Amino acid sequence: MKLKEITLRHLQMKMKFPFTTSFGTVQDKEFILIEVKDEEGTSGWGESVAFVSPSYNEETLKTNWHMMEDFLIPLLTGQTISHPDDISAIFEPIRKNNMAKSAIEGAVWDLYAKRKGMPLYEALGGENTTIDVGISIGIQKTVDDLLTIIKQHVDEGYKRIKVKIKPGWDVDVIREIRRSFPDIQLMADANSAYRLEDLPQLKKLDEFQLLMIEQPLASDDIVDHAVIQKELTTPICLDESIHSYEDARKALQLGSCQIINIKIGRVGGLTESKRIHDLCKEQGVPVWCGGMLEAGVGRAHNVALTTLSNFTLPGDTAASSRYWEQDIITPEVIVKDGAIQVPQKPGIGYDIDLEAVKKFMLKEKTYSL
Ligand code: OSB
Ligand code: MG
Repeated sequence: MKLKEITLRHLQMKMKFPFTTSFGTVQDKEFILIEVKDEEGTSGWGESVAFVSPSYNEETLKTNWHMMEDFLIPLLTGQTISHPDDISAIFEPIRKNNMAKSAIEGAVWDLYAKRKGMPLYEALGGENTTIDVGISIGIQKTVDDLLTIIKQHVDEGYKRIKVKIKPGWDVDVIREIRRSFPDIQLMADANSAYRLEDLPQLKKLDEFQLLMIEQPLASDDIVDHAVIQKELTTPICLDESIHSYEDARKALQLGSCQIINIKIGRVGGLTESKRIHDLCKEQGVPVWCGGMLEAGVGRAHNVALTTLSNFTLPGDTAASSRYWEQDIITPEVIVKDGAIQVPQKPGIGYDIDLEAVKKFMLKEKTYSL
């Protein structure tokens, strides 16, 4: 494939509700949509998952735009791509900035699959055509509000409920949830809100049969996590700390976690996601697909990745309608009885709604290669 041009679009979409984690609240989701065109005029689509502020990780919408415009897109000039795996090799001289790299790589994967006439999930080597999903619920004003929201999503059929915790919103909240829902698959995500000395508080969570505790300690730590994993009976799942195959390998060697949340953007793309998936599969470590409040394009990539065989735990890929009044893909991602039917059309398998893209667009720029 000869890449001909790349268009970056800055979109802003209002979420149906504010989403609050231990690090802050998102209500107006802003992100960059990437369209890569080849010489035949076929388009591939990617979505950057970097937020406006560097609170989940160090990347932002603006640093992603800068990296793409000034470094990544120039590296693609004049390149012939035989497989999307080539992209990570081409981007190798640029350190980190994984979300920026991943957004372009995802668009190339979509383009590649479309050119081959196959669904993206098949191009990735995915096997499952139905995927089970859970839902991630932000911190609420009151425990009663949280219980009401959980009930609604349990009734909708979501296969696993994840709630956000932080110091002051943890053990008592989980106890209340367990009292009302003794049998649901439940987990807690701390988004790095605790420190080693909080171990006694974290240990109290062991009595609630949580599926896992996600990223309790610092966002760059794998050493202290290994220390507390030895003391906890609840499995630790790492999210923020895993940026690459190498991070995953080291975390597993140290015993820092028993489960890994794979986010395509955080690890720099689908090729790296697959490598981490394969490593975990070899070692008997389950993985699941995390979310970054994606619009349709990013959500479609998550659906495709989740079809790989070692995604044995329900991920955070909830229905489009859970976040958006109107998504930018047709059809939107639909969840029925806690499952998504994987689309069988070439590429990401959903069409881009260009009218919707225009409606939400703040800025657009095209670069020829
Ligand atoms: O840690 O998984 C996380 C949302 C924003 C930032 C980080 C996280 C999350 C979620 C929501 O948990 C996942 C989603 O619904 O897309
Ligand atoms: Mg998380």
